[in-house]
Amino acid sequence: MGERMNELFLAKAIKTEVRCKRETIKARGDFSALQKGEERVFDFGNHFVGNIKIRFSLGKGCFDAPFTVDLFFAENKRELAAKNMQYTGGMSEAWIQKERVRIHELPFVLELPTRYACRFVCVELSAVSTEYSVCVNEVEMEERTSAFGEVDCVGNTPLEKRIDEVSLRTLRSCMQEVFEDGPKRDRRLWLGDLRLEALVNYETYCNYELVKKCLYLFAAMTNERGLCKGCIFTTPSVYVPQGDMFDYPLLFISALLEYYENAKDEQTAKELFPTAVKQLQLIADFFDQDGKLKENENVGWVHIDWSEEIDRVACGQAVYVYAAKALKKLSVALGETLRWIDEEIEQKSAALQAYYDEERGVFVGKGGRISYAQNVWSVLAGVLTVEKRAAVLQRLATYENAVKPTSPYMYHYYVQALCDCGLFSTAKETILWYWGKMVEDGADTFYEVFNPDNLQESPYGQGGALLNSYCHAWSCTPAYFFRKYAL
Ligand code: RAM
Repeated sequence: MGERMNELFLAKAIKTEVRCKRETIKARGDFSALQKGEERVFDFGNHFVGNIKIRFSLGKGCFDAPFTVDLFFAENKRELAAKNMQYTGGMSEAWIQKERVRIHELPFVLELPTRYACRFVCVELSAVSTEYSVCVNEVEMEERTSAFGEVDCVGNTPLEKRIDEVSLRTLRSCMQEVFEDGPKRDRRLWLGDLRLEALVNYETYCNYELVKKCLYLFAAMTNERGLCKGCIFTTPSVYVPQGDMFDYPLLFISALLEYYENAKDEQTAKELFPTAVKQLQLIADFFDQDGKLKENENVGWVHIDWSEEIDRVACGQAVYVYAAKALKKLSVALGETLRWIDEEIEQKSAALQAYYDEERGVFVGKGGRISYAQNVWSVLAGVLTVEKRAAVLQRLATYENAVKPTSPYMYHYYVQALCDCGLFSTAKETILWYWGKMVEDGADTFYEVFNPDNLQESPYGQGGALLNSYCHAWSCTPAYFFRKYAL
């Protein structure tokens, strides 16, 4: 499938200026001399993103040969502890933040060209002559973020405050020239992540320009039919990957609606409205005459969550209805007319409701499978009465074998569904339990993947815990829930 570029939108995205503040911070640690094979861990005291400089000097002896240092940059203690693990999965190992550098003179200032996301820097003297020792005198970072200003933490207990603080830190580190999914990996703009980051941003840092830039980028870089891409690369220039997604393009509609509601920028909303309409229309092609999404490999990647076990067709049906309702809301807000939208919502909602099993009190997928993903999205789509929706979520919790969420992304939507149904105390309990467990694990920023029962879990194969991102945009939403719903 080819790509299409809208030059006007791309120009607008590029023109939308996003500044990054740059500040120098220094790490603490043991600066005494190192011998061969010794290592030191330096600590910035919190998670930061930026460029690193390390100053070396001669300890004792005569500098008679070059030496090498092995550097490892870790987002948190869990990653640091995994440093020597072997990765044999299919992703590029180069995501692991490690370097080997050869140094030919002392004193020497090592300025690393790439950007890192870390709290800890481990420096190991890997090869050196026996004639001398080496000192690390200073480890500093020029940190970068487009989150300006300090945001006061909210919360009634130390745990709530800490969850809020860690959420804010996560967002702050992900706010760069675009909203990145994770500043260690993928360092890229993903639509699903953007939507959640923007929600937190509206309650906290309020960088509207950054959201605007990202929306224009998605509207500018579509496939040849006009469908938004799941993600966009922005350096050294803007380009997109092959392959399409199903759920992320639909979320463009919600992202635009929420941008309009918060930034009150009618001009941008109106200009991008046709792109929003297009997303729904293009995805509509995959439904049959009765309004049911068909099994069809051309629908693209229905992400929803990492679990393999969920019924993605049933989830896709629900996301579509959810997006159609968002489009209706947007059209009304902008005074645009979409004559077909009510009928569209009605037909697709009826097909969605057919998944509801009256006897079991929940939505049921292929082969009788019950999952949080399907039920959460069906509840969010707003079919059934609100009382029945609340009952679905309560009932769901009684099915021990129901497929549970596997990522903070899916947990976000679960908490959102609970809030939509007025189940605020369960929403709060879920946040305190799930995100609280990450805090217990020592998180300074929240993770991409987190399974409290298996801390090594990763969707990236053997040793994937090393590739997991420990500062991941889609997990920063407790800060949104705390403020939006005064939880
Ligand atoms: C991964 C990233 C990103 C997510 C996509 C679907 O590569 O973790 O955050 O949006 O997958």
